[in-house]
Amino acid sequence: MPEIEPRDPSLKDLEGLHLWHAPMSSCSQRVRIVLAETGKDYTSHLVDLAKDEHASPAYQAIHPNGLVPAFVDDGHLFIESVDIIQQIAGPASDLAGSASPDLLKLADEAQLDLKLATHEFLFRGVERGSEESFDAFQENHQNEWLKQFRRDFKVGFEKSRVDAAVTRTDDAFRKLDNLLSDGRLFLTGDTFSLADVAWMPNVHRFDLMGWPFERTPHLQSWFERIAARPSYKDALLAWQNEHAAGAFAAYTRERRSEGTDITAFGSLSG
Ligand SMILES: N[C@@H](CCC(=O)N[C@@H](CS)C(=O)NCC(=O)O)C(=O)O
Repeated sequence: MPEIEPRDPSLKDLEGLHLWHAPMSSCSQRVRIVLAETGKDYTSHLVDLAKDEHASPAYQAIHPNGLVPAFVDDGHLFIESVDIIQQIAGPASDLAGSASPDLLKLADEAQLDLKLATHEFLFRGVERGSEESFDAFQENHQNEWLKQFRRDFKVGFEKSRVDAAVTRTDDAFRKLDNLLSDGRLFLTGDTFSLADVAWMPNVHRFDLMGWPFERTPHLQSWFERIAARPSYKDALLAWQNEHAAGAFAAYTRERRSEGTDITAFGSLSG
C-alpha cells in the first residue's frame, strides 16, 4: 500500500524523515538498512514492543494497524516496510533501479511466516509479559488479527501451522538460492538493490533460529557478503539487544538438544 492519509493530522506538519521503529523488528531493520545505505538523516521515534507501546491510542493514530514501522517523509505517511524502502531510495536510484518487484513482493509475503517462526523458535523461550499486560493488549489494541495471533501463541501454535510456515520459507530460500546459482553477487545481479535490503533481515532472523543455510550454499555466501556491509552492522547488529540475542541463542540450543528446533518442522524435517 502506498502513501496513506494520517489519522493524526499533526503528522502532515512534520518536516524531513521520521521513522517509528523497534530495535529488533525485521521490518524496522529493512528501513534502517536503506537509510544507512543512502546516508539519509532521520528523526528516530522508538516504539517499545516489549512494553506494548504500539497498543497506545497515540501510536495507533500514527499507524492504523498498530505495527512498526511507520514513516513520514515531509508530511507524507507510509506504513508498509516494502513501500517505505522504495520511498526512501526513490525511483531513480541505483538501489531501486535493479530491484525486482517480484522479490520485494516475496519478501513482503514472507513476513507472516517469519513472525510465526520468530514467536515459536525465539520468543517462546524468552519471558514475555504478565497476564495483566496480555489482557491490557487485548483490550487496547485495535488490530484483531494481531490480538488473535497473540492468543494463538499463548495456547501454542498448531504443528501444521508451524510446518507450513517452515516449508514456505524453505521454498522462498531455495528460490533465492537458485537465482544466485548463476554466480551473481546480489539477488538481482551484480548491483546491491532493494531486493537485498528486503531479504537481509529475514535471513538474519532465521539464522538466529539455527536455520540450516548449508542447504542453500549460494544464499549462504550471499549472506556472508551482505553481513560484511557497514549497513548490516550499523542498522541491524548495533540495534540488537545482547541480552535478548544471548537468550535466543540459548533457547535455540535447548530446542536443538530436545530435537524440537526448526529443523524438525515442515520440509526441513524430511
Ligand atoms: N507488512 C508490514 C508488517 C509490519 C509488522 O508486522 N511489524 C511487526 C514487527 S516486524 C510488528 O509491529 N509487530 C508487533 C507485534 O507483533 O506485536 C510491514 O512490512 O511493514
